[in-house]
Amino acid sequence: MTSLQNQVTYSVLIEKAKKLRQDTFTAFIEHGEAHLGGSFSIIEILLALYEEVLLKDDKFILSKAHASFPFCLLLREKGFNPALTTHLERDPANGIHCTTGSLGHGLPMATGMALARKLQQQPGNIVVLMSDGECQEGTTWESLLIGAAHKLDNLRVIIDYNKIQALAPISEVLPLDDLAAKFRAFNWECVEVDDGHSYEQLIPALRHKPQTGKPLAIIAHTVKGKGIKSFENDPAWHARKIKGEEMETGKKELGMI
Ligand SMILES: Cc1ncc(C[n+]2csc(CCOP(=O)(O)OP(=O)(O)O)c2C)c(N)n1
Ligand SMILES: [Mg+2]
Repeated sequence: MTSLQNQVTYSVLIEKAKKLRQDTFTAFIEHGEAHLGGSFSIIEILLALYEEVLLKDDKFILSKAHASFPFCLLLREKGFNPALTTHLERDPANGIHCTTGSLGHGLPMATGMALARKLQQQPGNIVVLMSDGECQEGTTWESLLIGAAHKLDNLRVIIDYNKIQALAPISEVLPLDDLAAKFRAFNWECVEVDDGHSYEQLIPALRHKPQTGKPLAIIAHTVKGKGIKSFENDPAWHARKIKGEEMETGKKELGMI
């Protein structure tokens, strides 16, 4: 694509992100749902995947399923009809390939799927989006060993590195330090996206083809609560329900009023 075509694509995606944040905010209020922070940190990643990156044979798994709302709303835009629930229940006809919500399970399931495809010589990548909090779990590191040992170059993991877990910053609870070095030490290829809300940076990284035989990790540095300045980077917005004046603040910042 020419750079002009790229610029047009990016501006369309920026508008879609604005709308998806607005729709998610409205749905949160209607359903009394929490998890705004981790939902808003993945909006651009979801759109980049579903609008530009995923191909016909690829399968996507949202491991951090507490951020299910924007994902399900996007699937609805794409013609599927998944249930709008806090976590995800397997519903392949509607684009939900795994039951997730108990953290630390998306990558192990994705690893099994990628291995099955390799053994059966089936095409397509398995792409899983997980949180930085999930990088504190043992199942993640077991899966990384298995992915490298079986040379699963059809496996991609995206880390939503928003630096905050449920109640506090990752650095205070259980630091991940140099996460890219850890992936590389586990024999994975790793690319980092400095701004996980920039399509210019995200799309090439998500399209990156790893060396033959290596699974790929994409670390996207994001902002928890991105889009509503006064909610950004505040651990409270991990699981806070929107109430009172916050409704107006949010709507104003999202360009809804
Ligand atoms: C196994 C497991 N333990 C605890 C929880 C409760 N829980 C929901 S989200 C969350 C952590 C949120 O932080 P992070 O994983 O970094 O998600 P994000 O910042 O992307 O929202 C926790 C502990 C869970 N869903 N599953
Ligand atoms: Mg986090």
